[in-house]
Amino acid sequence: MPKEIKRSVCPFDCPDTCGLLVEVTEGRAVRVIGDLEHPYTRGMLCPKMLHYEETVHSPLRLTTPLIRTGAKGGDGFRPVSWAEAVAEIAGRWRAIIEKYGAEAILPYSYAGTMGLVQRNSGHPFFHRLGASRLARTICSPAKDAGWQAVMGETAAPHPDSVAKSDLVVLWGINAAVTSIHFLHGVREARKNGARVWLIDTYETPTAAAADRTFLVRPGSDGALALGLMHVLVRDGLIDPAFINEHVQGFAELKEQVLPAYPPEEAERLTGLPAEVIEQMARKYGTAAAPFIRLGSGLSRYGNGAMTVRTIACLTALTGACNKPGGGCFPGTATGSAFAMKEVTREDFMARPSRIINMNRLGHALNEMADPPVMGLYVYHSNPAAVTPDQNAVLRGLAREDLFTVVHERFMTDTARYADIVLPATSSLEHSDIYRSYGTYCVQRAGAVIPAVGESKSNWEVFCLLAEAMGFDEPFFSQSADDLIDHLLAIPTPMRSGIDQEALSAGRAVELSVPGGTEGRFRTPSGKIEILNPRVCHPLPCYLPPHGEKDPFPFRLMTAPTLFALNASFYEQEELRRRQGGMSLQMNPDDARELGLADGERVVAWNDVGEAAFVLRSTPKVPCGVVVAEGVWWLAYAPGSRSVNALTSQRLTDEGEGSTFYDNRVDVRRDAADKIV
Ligand SMILES: Nc1nc2c(c(=O)[nH]1)N[C@H]1C(S)=C(S)[C@@H](COP(=O)(O)OP(=O)(O)OC[C@H]3O[C@@H](n4cnc5c(=O)[nH]c(N)nc54)[C@H](O)[C@@H]3O)O[C@H]1N2
Ligand SMILES: Nc1nc2c(c(=O)[nH]1)N[C@H]1C(S)=C(S)[C@@H](COP(=O)(O)OP(=O)(O)OC[C@H]3O[C@@H](n4cnc5c(=O)[nH]c(N)nc54)[C@H](O)[C@@H]3O)O[C@H]1N2
Ligand SMILES: [Mo]
Repeated sequence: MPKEIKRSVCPFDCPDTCGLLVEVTEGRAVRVIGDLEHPYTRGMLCPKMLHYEETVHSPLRLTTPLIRTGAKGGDGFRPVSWAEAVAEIAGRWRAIIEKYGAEAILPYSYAGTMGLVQRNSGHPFFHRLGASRLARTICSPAKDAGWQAVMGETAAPHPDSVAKSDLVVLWGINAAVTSIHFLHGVREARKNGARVWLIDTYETPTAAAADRTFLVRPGSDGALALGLMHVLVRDGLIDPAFINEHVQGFAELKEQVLPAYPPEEAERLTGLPAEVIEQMARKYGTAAAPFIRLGSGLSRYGNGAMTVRTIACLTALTGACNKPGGGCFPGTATGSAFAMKEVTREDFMARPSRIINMNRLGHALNEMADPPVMGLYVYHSNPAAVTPDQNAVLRGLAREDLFTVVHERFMTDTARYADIVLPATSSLEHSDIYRSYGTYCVQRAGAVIPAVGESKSNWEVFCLLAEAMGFDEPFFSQSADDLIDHLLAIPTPMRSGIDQEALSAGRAVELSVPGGTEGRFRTPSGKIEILNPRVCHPLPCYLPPHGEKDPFPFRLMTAPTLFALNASFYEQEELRRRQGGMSLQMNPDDARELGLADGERVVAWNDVGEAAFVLRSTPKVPCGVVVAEGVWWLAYAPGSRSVNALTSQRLTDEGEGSTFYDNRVDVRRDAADKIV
């Protein structure tokens, strides 16, 4: 049989953005392997993408538009034509707009695909419609706010520069699960004699890549950073020349902040012994080029932005950020590589419409007035599973007077509540251009197989909806490839000097790391701003997380798993099997205290809800913490809810972000049957 190998890109929400080679036979993807020529991912794929063809050609793929015939949340749907589905949507929206105004319609999307055109293709349409806007803050806006408060727009170093470090600190990142290619540079560093530390709240799979693992109390890393700075300054392990030239606010930090955080106070707040904090500071302060890889976990707290900000300050004291192999890497900011305003088209808005925070969808659907949300259009997101406060979200989705459309690849927990379900293409079936948040690579990909069934891409659906709503802007009659060509024709400083031909031909191309000018940092003062007069707390300090005050005994970690990506990939049975079921990990001493046995069915509960799990007793989790990895589809959960029934709609200190890790629960034996 004739087979072809075609280049593509992993479209999922992961910092690595792997290069793919897809073997295509008779219009089907039969095998997916890593592209050895990709400069960063070098041919290695994660377990999820190794069988991407099983997701793409899964028997569970939606293949036609569907209209609901049964109760919301159930299985009753019948197939309809695209023409019928689009006409129904346009008719219902017109009626909503007439009665309540266009702001009663809310788009809800996040990162089912990271491609710049498909991901953002709803923006021009909803701007033109005058719909409410969505603040897309579910992931890491607090991390961005905390970093920017100190470092402004200063670019992170190249991720592979970690190989030159002599002390790598993996801080609040489960790299062996969430950014596996970063560990390539870490292994290189280790080969050259570097020490590797992991700072987390439980012993994750990443601990295997580290020489030492330090477990801190959830939400307390800011106090650790302050304790470390206290020792660095006390013992003179700082770089005065660097501070003098490049740091704003060191004297204020030294005099007004650090005296309050001796190692004993840091011990009280973090749970790490004072002498360990002393040792860490000595090692960090004497390393030639310490490199901090900062994850997102520690930013999803009520104090998340301040925590990130405090850690960013730490790197300023030793001047590490100016040394090859040193510094801090929170992710790459490559947003300005393309003129995204040509895709998002804010100019299509007649006036600025209201903004609704995606983390508070439960609130928006149930409690919002003036106008209430009467129409919801969900695309490449699964809010019934991934959004905090699942009970509130499901209650809202169940409203009979809410008209919901879901554009999806699968019959997700959210799609079950739709009035109309539209089938979506996978990334192998549509064109796009990709950038990354963990590398400096950009890559273009075309469709490598025809659309499965009658599925359509996000771009195509919004063009159809624009036509049905009578929008006559020529913008809505171009193809995704036309728009990609247009983006590539507009030069940006970040893309200057790159190999245009290779990019157009579908190869991954690296942008150069944006530098400062004449040693200046890209902040308003040109210095690292430990003192930042523009933010609420001008100097860093320790703020307690929300969970501090909750009246439940266990801190709940809602961590990712190697075998899924948020609530994606649950269609692959083998990946579900490798996750070993929806489990709650607990320290054996805590389990014993509660009289719970490994493998037993338990219920975790708090003031927002409850969810059933299989208990896994493990010493990798410290006492007082429980861990629920993975965001399970309800169909495969032991009970009727999944982990986000336990997370709240509370927001972060800055950036209005989610606080997935900042929740407490209690745990009890489940009265229902034992799982065998
Ligand atoms: N396999 C897989 N890969 C993924 C994802 C996935 O679901 N599965 N998700 C993708 C997405 S959307 C994102 S945003 C990234 C996120 O990737 P990461 O930056 O790794 O972020 P998280 O996995 O949320 O959290 C990282 C670690 O922070 C720890 N943590 C939680 N609270 C604290 C704390 O207070 N202090 C410290 N020191 N650590 C803490 C958690 O236990 C977790 O191990 O990963 C992406 N990659
Ligand atoms: N408990 C807990 N909750 C979490 C997290 C956690 O770690 N723990 N992580 C949080 C984070 S960091 C994030 S970023 C969010 C992620 O939230 P989401 O972006 O909603 O994540 P997914 O679950 O991957 O859902 C994406 C959906 O898009 C669909 N899809 C894929 N490609 C396309 C396409 O081209 N078009 C259309 N129309 N659909 C497509 C997929 O089938 C999938 O169902 O979840 C958050 N929620
Ligand atoms: Mo995320």
